[in-house]
Amino acid sequence: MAPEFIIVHPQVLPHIAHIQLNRPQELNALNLQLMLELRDALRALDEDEQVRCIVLSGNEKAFAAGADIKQMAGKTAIDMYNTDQFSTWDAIKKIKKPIIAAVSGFALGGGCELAMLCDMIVASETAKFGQPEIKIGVMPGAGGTQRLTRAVGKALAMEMVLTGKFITAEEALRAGLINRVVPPDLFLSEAFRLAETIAQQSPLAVKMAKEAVLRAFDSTLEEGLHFERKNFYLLFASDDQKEGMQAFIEKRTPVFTGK
Ligand code: CO8
Repeated sequence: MAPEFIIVHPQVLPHIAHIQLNRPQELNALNLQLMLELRDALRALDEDEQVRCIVLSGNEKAFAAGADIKQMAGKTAIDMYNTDQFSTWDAIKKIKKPIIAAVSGFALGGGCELAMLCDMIVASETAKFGQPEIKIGVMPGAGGTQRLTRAVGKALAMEMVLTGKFITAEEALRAGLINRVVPPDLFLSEAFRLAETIAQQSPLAVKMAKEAVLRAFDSTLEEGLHFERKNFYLLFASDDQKEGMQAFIEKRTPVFTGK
């Protein structure tokens, strides 16, 4: 069945897929169905050999304004526990291919957390990032207190989480939350440009490198270095390693196959 709240373009450009969050009337508020559709689409693209990099966007006004408050408002703690909505987030965390968030307008609450769950963030000058859950009597629940703090440090994360204040794209860039800021009409094309550069690399090396960088957040330095070394050795079992190094020696552009 076609998804209702997202639009999927498996080949928007060669080797690049695009998923657009599509609940414009609700500023792309992340209801349960949207998150399930997003999980399923990402899993399918992760399996698709033609796809090497995925761009996730909203529209110009909003990447996503958070979890769907109307859907959550009447829930009890036990409802929330039984719904187990974070299993979709855990599944998205396991996607092996790189995901670039292309953010314009609001990236708030779960929307900011979803952008941070991606591997890189390209933002429009209009982007606003925030964790305003405190203003509705709760707190971030999908990684905001952890990923934001790791990205921008304690001082700014604490201020954003405790006051709900938004930061601009420029502030987010200076704080290390995002990769680049571009004029509003370029946020998507710039994300595609970044995706194209990644798609030119060996897909295997890209996946293993992503996995190793993410380990930096979940392990000690010693464990992380061990993991990195294992992936580095493993890549010497690939055709792409032979091709990449031979192409360098022959002064030509490598042709990577993901084998
Ligand atoms: N949930 C549900 N509906 C929303 C949401 C939301 N998060 N955000 C906006 N909408 C709806 C509005 O209710 C409105 O609907 P309607 O037209 O039917 O009244 C429509 O979208 C347009 O919104 P506004 O009229 O408010 O637009 P403005 O431009 O005036 O304001 C704002 C834009 C500032 C973004 C404002 O809408 C706002 O403050 N939104 C809520 C932001 C927020 O608090 N986000 C955090 C939510 S809690 C959360 O994310 C917890 C995350 C942890 C779990 C993650 C699991 C997915």
